[in-house]
Order: sequence, then structure tokens, then C-alpha cells
Amino acid sequence: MASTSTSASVPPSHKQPTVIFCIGMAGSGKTTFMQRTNAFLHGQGKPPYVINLDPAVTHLPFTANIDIRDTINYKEVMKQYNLGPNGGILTSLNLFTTKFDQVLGLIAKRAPTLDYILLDTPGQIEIFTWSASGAIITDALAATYPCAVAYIIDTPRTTNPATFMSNMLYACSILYKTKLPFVLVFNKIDVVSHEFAVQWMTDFETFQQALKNDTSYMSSLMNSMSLVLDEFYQHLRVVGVSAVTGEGMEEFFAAVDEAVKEYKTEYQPEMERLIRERALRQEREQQIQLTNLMNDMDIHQEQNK
Ligand SMILES: Nc1nc2c(ncn2[C@@H]2O[C@H](COP(=O)(O)OP(=O)(O)OP(=O)(O)O)[C@@H](O)[C@H]2O)c(=O)[nH]1
Ligand SMILES: [Mg+2]
Repeated sequence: MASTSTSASVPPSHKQPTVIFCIGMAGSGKTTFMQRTNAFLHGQGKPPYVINLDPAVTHLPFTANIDIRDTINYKEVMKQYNLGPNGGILTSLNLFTTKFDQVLGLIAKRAPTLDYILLDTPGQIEIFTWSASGAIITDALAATYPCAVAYIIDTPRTTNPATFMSNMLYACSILYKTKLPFVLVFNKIDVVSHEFAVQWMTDFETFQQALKNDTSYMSSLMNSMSLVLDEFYQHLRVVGVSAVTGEGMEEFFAAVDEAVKEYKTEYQPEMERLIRERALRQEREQQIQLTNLMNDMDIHQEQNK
């Protein structure tokens, strides 16, 4: 976990907006969900601070306060560095991250008047979740503000047990990588209800039943994995939403409130412990260096006598 200078400069008494990272598979509805969340918060009289980190998006259905596309031209980056589309997005994000201290500065100025900061991430999920830039951005924000990951799932495309399982494994890996409180957002419930998913997650038997028709070796593998995932499910908040109709937005924000509590009781103390440990280690190293220097000086003086 990275600490930043801003974390030290914000007194705990200051109002601190909650940061929501919208992460999910390509086409799961992250950008539409951002648009809906933005509209919902405007309706509540709590306009959020909106950041777009997707350099490849052609049309944003909301106005972003900070847009990666304002400073980085993704097509130019592809040309200049001779890259394909994914390499281009990753390099654009890396270039943007080198200026992220400026973004933190802008956010810090606005933070006292804000309730929420929303971040949209690139369609290719691993570009954000498995890159150094993604880690720097999440860690830098999480060092200062309460953060939650909204993991957006395309519900109609997750009704198959194998697809469901792989999506959950991906979510699990992101949870363990970021260590941030998680909200599983089953999107597009105007098309398919997320009830089946809630059942699979809360009642192991129903998932077993769904797997019964599958007699391949994958079936027994999934059986075992679903047992492993049971522990993961225990620590999650699950909501169903429709980014198109706006259904489920109150439930989503109730889940975010819960996630913020978890941030304060689990993530923050752990982060502070790591910062204390690092400071102690640095102090010890300085002490050793000082002792070595004193010893060297003693030897030098002895030789000159
Ligand atoms: N029916 C329905 N369609 C939705 C919903 N949310 C998003 N969509 C549609 O899903 C498609 C993808 O939505 P986006 O918001 O672009 O998804 P995204 O995750 O940002 O996509 P990338 O950034 O390209 O990965 C669009 O056609 C949206 O209209 C929803 O709640 N219901
Ligand atoms: Mg998008």
C-alpha cells in the first residue's frame, strides 16, 4: 500500500468523500452505471467528482471533472510507440499516472465539498487491475479517502454456471489484490433478475443443482471451487441494479455505506500499521547508518594519531 504526502496533509476531522472505483469486464455497463450514479447523486443534491480513466472511450455520457483523454491521445500513443490497442491503453494509463499527484492535488482542493468521487476504468479490466498504474492510483486514493470497488457484472451474460464461476474468481482475485471493500453490482436486471446469482451464492445446493447437467471434468472442478468461493461470498455486499432504468440505486448506496464502515475498521488500521512499520524500519536503518558512520570516524581518528 502506497502512502502519499496528501494522506498526511488531510486532518481526520475533515469531511472525506467516498471514492467508488467502477471495475468490470468489457461491456458490463461500467460507463452507463457511472452515468446513472452521477444522475442519481445530482438528484440527491450531492454532485460527485467524476474521473474518466478510459483513454479509448469514444463517447462519455456524462461530464467528467478529470478526463484522461484531455491530456493523453490514445491513438497518438499507439502510433508513437508502435503499439496495439491494449498496449496503447496501458501506456496511456502509465503516462497519466506519472501526473497523478496533480490529480490528487485537484481532488484535495474539492474534497471538503464532496460526498463521492466516481472513477470509470478501461474496458479491458486487467489493464487497470493488474498494472502498476492501477495499483498506484487505487493505493494513492485509498491512503487518503474511504474507497470501495463497485465490481460491475453483466447479469444476462452470467447465467451459465461456468461463466458465473469465472466471473466470481476474477472478482475474488481483484478483492485480494486491492484489499478494498467490495460491492458486487449485478447490472442489467431490467433484462434478467439477479435472483439466481444470489441463490447460488447463499445456497451451495442450488449451485450444485445448476451444475448437475454438466458431466465434464470441469463440473467437478467447479464444484470444488465453489466451496472455496463460499468464504469469499461471506465478505461481500451484493446488489442488483439497472444502469438503464435506475432500479437498485438506493440499495447500491446502502452497500457503499457498509463498505465505508469496513474501510474504516479493516483497511485503514492495516494501512496505518504498515505506515508505522515502514517508519520504524527507516528509523532503524538510519540508526545503523549513523552508528556505522561514527565507527568509521573513530577508526579514521585512530589512524591519524
Ligand atoms: N439493458 C441494459 N443495458 C445496459 C445496462 N447497462 C449498460 N447497458 C448496455 O450495455 C452496453 C455496454 O455498456 P457500457 O456502459 O458501455 O459498458 P462498459 O463496461 O463501460 O464498456 P467498456 O468500457 O467498453 O468495457 C451498452 O449497449 C449499454 O447500453 C442496463 O442496466 N440494462
Ligand atoms: Mg466504459
